[in-house]
Amino acid sequence: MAGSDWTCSLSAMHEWESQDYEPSLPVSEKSNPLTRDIDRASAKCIVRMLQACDAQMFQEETGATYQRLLGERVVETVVEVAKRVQLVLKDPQDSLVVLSGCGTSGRMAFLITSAFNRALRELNQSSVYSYIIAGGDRALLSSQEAPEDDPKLGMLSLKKACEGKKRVLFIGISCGLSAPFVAGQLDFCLQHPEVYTPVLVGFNPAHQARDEPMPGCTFTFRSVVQRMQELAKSQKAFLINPAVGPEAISGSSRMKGGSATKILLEVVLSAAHAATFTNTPVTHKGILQHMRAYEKTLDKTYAQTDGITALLEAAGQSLLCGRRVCYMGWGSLALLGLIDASECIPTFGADYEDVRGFVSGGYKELNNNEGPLISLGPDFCIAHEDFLHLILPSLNDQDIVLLVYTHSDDVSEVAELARRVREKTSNLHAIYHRVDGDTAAAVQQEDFNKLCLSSLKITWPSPASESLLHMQWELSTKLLLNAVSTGAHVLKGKIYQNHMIDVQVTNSKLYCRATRLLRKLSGCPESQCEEALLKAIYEVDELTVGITSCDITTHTLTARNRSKVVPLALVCLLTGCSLVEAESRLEQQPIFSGGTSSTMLVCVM
Ligand code: S6P
Repeated sequence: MAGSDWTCSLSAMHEWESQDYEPSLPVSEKSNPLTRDIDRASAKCIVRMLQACDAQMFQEETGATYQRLLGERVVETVVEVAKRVQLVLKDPQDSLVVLSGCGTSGRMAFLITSAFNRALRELNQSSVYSYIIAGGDRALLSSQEAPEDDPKLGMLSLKKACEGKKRVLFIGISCGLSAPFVAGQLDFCLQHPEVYTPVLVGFNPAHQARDEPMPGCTFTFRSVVQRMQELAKSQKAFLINPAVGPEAISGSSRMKGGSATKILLEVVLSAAHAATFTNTPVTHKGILQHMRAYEKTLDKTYAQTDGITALLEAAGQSLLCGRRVCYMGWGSLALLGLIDASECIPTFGADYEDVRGFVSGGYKELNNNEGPLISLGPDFCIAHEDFLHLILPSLNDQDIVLLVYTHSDDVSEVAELARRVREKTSNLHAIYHRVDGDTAAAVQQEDFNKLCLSSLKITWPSPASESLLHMQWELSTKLLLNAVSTGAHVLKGKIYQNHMIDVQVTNSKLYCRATRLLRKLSGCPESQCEEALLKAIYEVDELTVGITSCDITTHTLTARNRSKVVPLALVCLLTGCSLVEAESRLEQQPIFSGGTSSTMLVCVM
């Protein structure tokens, strides 16, 4: 595969839809047949694979097993939810639209509510949108996986956010229909229908919603979904849950899950704004048109295969040398950089120094609920000034700096920063969005190009709507940065087939994923795999009753302070050796980093 060209067959594109394909797993956890060999692919093939995976978001529904983004039912529900938002906009007094989720879903909630509140402010209207992210604002910039498991925390944070409100449209986002935090919130809404109308956004069919018991609850995510399905018949609750196909890296819902969330909710809120402020009624056709605009965004972005490949190779090279990738962004595109960087920690077991994002204007630009988070430590220093003081002095040519901006940003400020960076590293690159016909910016850009090793320039047609253009830039940037950070970690050897092996076991979803992965890779029975995992978590060769009688929450809390538990458990399962021996084997031959994982897996065996 390496070096050879990659073309995806039609059957690989649809294989995951077969009833027999990994039947015990929901779509969001299945492994994507398109990326089975991503760990051995060249940079260019990786880009093509990611493109094919993303394209699955827009596959037509005709003949498909699952309902899809562009399908009749999904579009109809989007129309209805947009009308509910419109009601709130018309009569905002004592009303609220709350978007809530965990991890990436919470970050998308933040991004979308920020953009639409800004739009309201520009129209001299009061804000009606609010976001909730499990773990609070620190979770916008760092991995906080444990609060996801707490349904009560979800319920309490919703209650607090809605104090005094008489009417709340609650939009709970859980790509896998799995987060207990969101289930707790939806259950609360169902118990208080006089105030709350619940909407669930996710990317599995309802029958695949998670059915495991949750601590202190009589309901499961699935039972909540079933109650909502019943109420959906009379439009007292709404479910928007098209399938978008398995993620390129199994379970990594930051990718398509995050993108599809952004698409759906922006379509909903834009339609509601247009209906309220420009008298454009919410229609099926209008919704579909907006979604098609995002499909074109995908095509336009991935048309830059060579540019993305170059970025991915450069970033991969930096990570392989143990050096940094820095995203320097302006405006909301910078927030996508912050988000992408923060997700590398839980997704690839990366160090927070490996990939970092910085935003011009720092927390002023972020405008988050809790304000500046600098007191939480250096990893929460996010302004360009922080980069100049804390990071720039130690940079060299092996560190890659990526500027992310658009023609509406202050290009002279971008150029000034570029010059400062060039004094320390020549490994400077740019992602730049511009509008067709903007000749002044084009001339400025020519000079600027000379400073950059590569410049990925996307020219967009003159827009019918500024806000749509902005949303397209954001999605395009999200796809580009996701591709760069995912591809770079694949090239670093962090992925085996299309699985992240060194997964952090910091919540119940990840605990179950880890056990499943061990089973798949070792071929051992599930009980034996769970035992091996627990031994690695508790650092013992024999399990005591004290350990086995603890619940998953205790296991995941303990795992928070451990590293490489899944690789360790795997080595033990494959070789039958003790933990100490497994540790020394991993030290000599770090199977899942710094090379072709598959060959190294064989080495350890
Ligand atoms: C996924 C990301 C996670 C998820 C979070 C919520 O790539 O690392 O943080 O966003 O677990 O998942 P879900 O299915 O409830 O949206």
